[in-house]
Amino acid sequence: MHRIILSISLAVSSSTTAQINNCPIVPTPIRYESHSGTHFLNGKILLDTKDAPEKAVDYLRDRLSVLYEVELLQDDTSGLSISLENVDEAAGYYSITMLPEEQTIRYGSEEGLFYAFQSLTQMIREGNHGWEINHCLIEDEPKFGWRGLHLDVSRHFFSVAEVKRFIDLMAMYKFNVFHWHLTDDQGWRIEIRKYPKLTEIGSWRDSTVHGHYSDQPRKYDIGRYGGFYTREDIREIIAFAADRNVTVVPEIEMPGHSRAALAAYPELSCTGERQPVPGLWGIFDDIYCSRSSSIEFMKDVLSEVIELFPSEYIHIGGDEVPKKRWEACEDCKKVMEENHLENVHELQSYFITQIDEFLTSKGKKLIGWDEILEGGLSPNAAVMSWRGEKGGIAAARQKHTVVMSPTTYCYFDYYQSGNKSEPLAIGGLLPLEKVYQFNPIPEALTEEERKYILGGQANVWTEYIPDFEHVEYMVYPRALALIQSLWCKEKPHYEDFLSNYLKYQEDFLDHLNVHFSRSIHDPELMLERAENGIVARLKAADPNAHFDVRIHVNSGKSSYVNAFVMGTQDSIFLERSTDSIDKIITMKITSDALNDEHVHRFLLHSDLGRPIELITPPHPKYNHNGSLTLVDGNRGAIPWKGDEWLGFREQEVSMIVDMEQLEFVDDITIGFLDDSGSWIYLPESVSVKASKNGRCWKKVNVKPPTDHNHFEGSTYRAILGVKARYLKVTVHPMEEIPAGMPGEGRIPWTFMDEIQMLKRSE
Ligand code: TNX
Repeated sequence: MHRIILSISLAVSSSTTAQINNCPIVPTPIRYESHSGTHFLNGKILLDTKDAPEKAVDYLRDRLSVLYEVELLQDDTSGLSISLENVDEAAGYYSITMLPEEQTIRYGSEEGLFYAFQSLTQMIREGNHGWEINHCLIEDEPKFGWRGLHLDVSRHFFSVAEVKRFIDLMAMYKFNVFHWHLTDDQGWRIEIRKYPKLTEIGSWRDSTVHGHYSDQPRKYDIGRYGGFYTREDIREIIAFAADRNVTVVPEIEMPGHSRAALAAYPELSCTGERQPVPGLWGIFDDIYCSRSSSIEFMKDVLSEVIELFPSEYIHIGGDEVPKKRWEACEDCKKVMEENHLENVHELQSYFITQIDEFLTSKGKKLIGWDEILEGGLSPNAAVMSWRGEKGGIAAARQKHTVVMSPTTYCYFDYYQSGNKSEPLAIGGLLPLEKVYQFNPIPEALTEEERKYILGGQANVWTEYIPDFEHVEYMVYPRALALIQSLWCKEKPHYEDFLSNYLKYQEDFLDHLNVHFSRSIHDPELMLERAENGIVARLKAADPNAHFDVRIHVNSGKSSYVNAFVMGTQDSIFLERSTDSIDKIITMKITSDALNDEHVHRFLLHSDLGRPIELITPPHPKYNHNGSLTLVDGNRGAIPWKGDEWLGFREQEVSMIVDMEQLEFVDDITIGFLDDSGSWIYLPESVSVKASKNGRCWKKVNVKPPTDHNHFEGSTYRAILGVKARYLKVTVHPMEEIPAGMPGEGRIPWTFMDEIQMLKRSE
């Protein structure tokens, strides 16, 4: 019988690092000094508004009344009375002096005053005598000028009221750029007078894919879906945002992600083929043709966009552009010839340069996704770096301005926890703590180059976000972790941020009726290697939380249950099997505070916790627990969340498995993920070398278990028949994704999971 040892440690945890002075405000101000004593509001605040900007004061008046039923008055004889003082400081600067002897807000400009009002709003707490403000001193100003949130209104449409709510909430946390993704394949969302069919036809689709893109067979929800914003709607939203110190940057996608426009005007494509607005997500081959009439169309559209949007930047997309149609198009070939362009990448650069010149002539600046670097960056273009930091680094080195938005930290369409109860998402895992680690300044840049980084933003792609409650769920609280990186000159430790968040901000979000995610309260199972197996611990936002755990052990013929209470200081040892009988552990975690039961399954196989040296590092996005992921007894599941798989995007993936003693290895199995929709493919082959000492290696002849195939489903298996202590396993992915498959021409992703060896004693 194999043991599960529950070892309860009695050590009391030492107190964590100091709190940021119990600061209720997010983002954390540069200086927050807490003083004893409190001002009681008694339903009113007196504000000396004589010379104050009216808009900001109106905003505060409305906010205090809606949130706290507190009146903002100009004269009264009693109560908290705040003076305002315009000082000679940077535009975003403010300070708040809230002491018994003095209550003053000082501000650099209207912008700074607006930030002061946001901080003031967050400082109001409910005490025994109603709303109150604690005595304190605050001084503050923002680090970056671009603190953005993006919203995709094409894949799913959100009403004017919902877009305003999105902007309203972001402004409360001092974000200042709303990147409005207005056009994409699945819907055109902005009225353009010159081209009415863009909204008559392009704003509507007849079906929407149901469930995940990768589900097979695919199912569709049939029904007309769509909507668009009129010019009036757009003006209303821009004005609403301006009142909140938020700039609205519109995005009009080109030359790819354009199927909705092509459904309305097929003559803008290379083939002219009439096709509907798609109800499926992904990347489509049909894009705007590069002939001059398509470029003229883009300029017409942009002229109307410029008329509406006062923003300095206009986003022109530029991402994910398959060149298949251009390669086969006579008109495109002619454009290439006439302009001496070597290849289709230069043709893309030519396309973007035309648009860049046009926008520049209108006094606007072009910004595009990092693909606009391919084929040469247009002279005035700014780059939004989403595929990691590389694009941002390259652009800054070319002295172009950059906004950082790497998927690894900034994609709020990814899962925020590994909980089974998370609503369906596109894939990937981006927990709060990971967002908090974001630094918009790439380490690789010099002091001089760093000046080109304007800031950062998170993107909210909505393929899997069908309604606005769900938007709020995906954005909050992650937006609070993000703004710390964009606002704070020196952000506090994550633990301090988290404890303040739990103490103040959850109540505040509740008070704002935000449908935010509470997934950080759920226990996360942390796994570590131990001798002969692994150790599991629970991690939760509240270090004092306790959970009810039931472990069900199923071991061949016998099965039993073990139930106990487990805190975050306790650990469970899971021992690896020493024979070939499969032992399966099912661990169910519950508590009064949790809505869901969390279920984890482990196969205690004979390689559980084995040391593995990863020679090829996994991609940082899909490297949740290093090489332990490959031997943690936890099989990767679908839909994948990124925590159960190791992801690589390399031409070769190598690692050394250490069996800790000489063994006869009969065969090896390796789990892979096959999800072409996400450009994750099974490898072409696997090669193995064996060594007795880790120095001399011998190539092993890997034989398929059946006559022809190593794969059974997506599990690879090879007969080895070798005596060794170390195995060097090298995975060879396809060189590139073949034509006709999603992501064609690119390096495929390789996702790996459990590795197991079948061993035989001599
Ligand atoms: C890539 S990020 C896209 C979008 C998708 C998103 C999903 C970018 C510039 N393009 O079209 O919605 O991934 O995460």
